[in-house]
Amino acid sequence: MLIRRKEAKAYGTKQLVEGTISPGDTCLVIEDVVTSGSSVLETAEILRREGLQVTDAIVLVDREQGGSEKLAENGIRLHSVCTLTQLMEILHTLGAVSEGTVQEVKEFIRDNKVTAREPVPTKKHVMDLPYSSRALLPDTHPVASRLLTIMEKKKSNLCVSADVTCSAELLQLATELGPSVCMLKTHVDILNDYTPDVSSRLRAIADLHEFLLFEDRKFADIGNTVKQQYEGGIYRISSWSDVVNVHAVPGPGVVQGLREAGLALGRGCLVIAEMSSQGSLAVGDYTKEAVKLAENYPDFVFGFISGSRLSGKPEMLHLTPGVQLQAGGDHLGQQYQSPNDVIAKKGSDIIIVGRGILSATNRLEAAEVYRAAGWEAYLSRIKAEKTEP
Ligand code: S5P
Repeated sequence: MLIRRKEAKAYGTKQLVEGTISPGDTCLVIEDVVTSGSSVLETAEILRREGLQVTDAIVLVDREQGGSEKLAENGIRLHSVCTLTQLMEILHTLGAVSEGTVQEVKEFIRDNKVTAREPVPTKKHVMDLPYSSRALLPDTHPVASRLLTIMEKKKSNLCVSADVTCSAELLQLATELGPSVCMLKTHVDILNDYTPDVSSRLRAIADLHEFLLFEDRKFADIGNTVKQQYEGGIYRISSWSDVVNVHAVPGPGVVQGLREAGLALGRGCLVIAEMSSQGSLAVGDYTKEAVKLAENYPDFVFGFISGSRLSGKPEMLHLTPGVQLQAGGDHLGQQYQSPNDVIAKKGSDIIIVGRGILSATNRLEAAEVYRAAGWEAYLSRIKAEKTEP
């Protein structure tokens, strides 16, 4: 146990930190309240100078004024017993404060995301935190957190869409492109020789090369049916795929059904809020409702299939299909955008590339070209945000 003093005492050890320090140890920071995160950060800096690792901090109340984001940016995950909003709601339930006071505090939180010492990130800047910082935010879904960590480690925001019809080719593709991708997207129902062995081998390759599996099943039925489609049949998708996706058209039941099966397995889900195909009906109010649906299930849904950034929440990931370096589309309505358009201009997080890579003579070389293009676009976005006034 160490105690940090605000100022060194004039007598005794004259140390800012009292207690026995063993360099290399991990130290948990405990504070009563966090506002901008500056105080926890100062403590962490003192401890780090002493050779200690600081990765987590616990506070009683998070006043929701940018502290958790600022700490995440500095590699510290914040755990709070409750937020100021929750505290106000508890006090209101107990009859200690009026509804008007609760609303006033909520407005104050919303309007005062700036501390006396320095400005904290606005929504736009919060969203443009590096992938590694978003991985550490307290509300980031564990699957998203793993994905973001892999992305940073492999310098890859590339998801390859492995749309092949032969199992041996799928496994070969996963092995060959594994080191270049953060995620591999499958359509197992187009394989003409699927056996359960294929998904277990795919799982082993994904674990070996550290990428996630995303079965692009696009569930779109009532909850009871999608739950069975997810768990059962010959594909038993929930047993091997980290991620699946849903259409929003059936309403919340589709997410609830999958969630019942996926939650205990630690799986994650994406909501299709926009589509890349010409004449898509997933626009306007439909897209807005899809975003709301996703944000209502943060313990299962961690992002979207979309053409651009739709949510201001830095915990939510945006994955964009319809990506090629060559402009254009296909004769069945597919429309392509470039990696730079998608990541740097539209603020998405992950490019999904199929035929841009699959139809190349050298698929590995093509995957590397897309990986580098996606990563460059991400770096330019982060840099542009840092240098903005
Ligand atoms: O809107 C969408 C959503 C998806 S998941 N548009 C898409 O193209 N997709 C999928 O992305 C599609 O099913 C296919 O597997 C992949 C795009 O493949 P490509 O060959 O056109 O890059």
